[in-house]
Amino acid sequence: MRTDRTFTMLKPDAVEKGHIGAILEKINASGFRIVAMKLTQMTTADAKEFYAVHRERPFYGELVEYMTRGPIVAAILEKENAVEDFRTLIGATNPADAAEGTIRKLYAASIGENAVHGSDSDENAAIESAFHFAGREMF
Ligand code: IDP
Ligand code: MG
Repeated sequence: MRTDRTFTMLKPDAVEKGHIGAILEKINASGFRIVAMKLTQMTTADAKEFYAVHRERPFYGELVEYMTRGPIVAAILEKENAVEDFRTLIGATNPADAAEGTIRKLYAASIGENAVHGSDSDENAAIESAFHFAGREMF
């Protein structure tokens, strides 16, 4: 299993607010190489499946609404220790708890609308990448 790739989404709130460029700049400056990237919009069925692990949580419905309300930027990123380093770069789920300088501290509004997704394991990075991209879209 590869340990050098992670999957990210710049979520609808980040796209709506015009933060795509600033967030990608930070990702590049932090040493990640873009392996795959596209502007896309998840259907309700897509979001339900992507976040199926949270289906029993009280915020599941709200999360699916949020993630489907507009386009996202989906991307696969490569760097040594990608999963862990990207989680460090984005910061805590709740921006109120996120470290200074992290993407969520800079661009997220709330624990629900938190600007960016980052895979939590190598296994999920592979699953999430395959959910959004065909092999021929990865470079
Ligand atoms: P993560 O994105 O930092 O891995 P998870 O716990 O996996 O956080 O939750 C997935 C997403 O669900 C979060 O990024 C956020 O958008 C949303 N979420 C998590 N906890 C809450 C909550 O308490 N209220 C509303 N939305 C939440
Ligand atoms: Mg998570």
